Amino acid sequence: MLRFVTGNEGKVREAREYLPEPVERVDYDYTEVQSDSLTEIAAAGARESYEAIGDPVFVDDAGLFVEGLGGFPGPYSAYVEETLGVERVWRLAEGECDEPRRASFRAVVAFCAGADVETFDGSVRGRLVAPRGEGGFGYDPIFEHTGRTLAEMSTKEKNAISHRGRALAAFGDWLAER
Ligand code: ITT
Repeated sequence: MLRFVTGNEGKVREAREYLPEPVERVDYDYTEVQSDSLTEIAAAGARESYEAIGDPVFVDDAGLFVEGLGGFPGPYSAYVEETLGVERVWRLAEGECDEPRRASFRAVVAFCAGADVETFDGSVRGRLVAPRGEGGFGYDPIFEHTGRTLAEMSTKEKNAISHRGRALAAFGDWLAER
């Protein structure tokens, strides 16, 4: 059993589809440290969660990096989704960025089961487009990869190419070796 500390059901759905062991969601509101590094944020979250819960846990910190906006919203993606919303991020990119409006998604999975924290990262490149699709979550409707937005893909299809899919694959390989 793997314990995933997150408030985001979409992330849990993707982890369940990917990891070889059952995944249980744990609700614990760890401190998101102020940092430009997703790895630092995830590692600190995993350590704090492990200390609070007392069992091995993993967390996932992700962000959308828009090239023409200097990497914004990056590590602040959750705050920007809450305050501006995805539709306005698209409008900002539409007004400010030249075609093809390149962007990438990055995710870092951090696992803590004791003194050390292991981190696994993944990224995917794409472009920002006007919202399309009903699936996925967060910024998925405005992120296009090879002709489809992530919201137009099934969880399996998204995992096969996504930042989180890649990070989870590395985590899964590491678990299998352990
Ligand atoms: P946690 O409880 O796990 O922290 P969260 O949704 O706050 O959940 P993050 O801080 O990692 O997670 O999220 C960064 C933002 O990026 C947030 O607005 C997410 O909705 C969005 N996001 C993360 N992964 C995404 C994905 O695969 N597709 C689309 N949007 C994503």
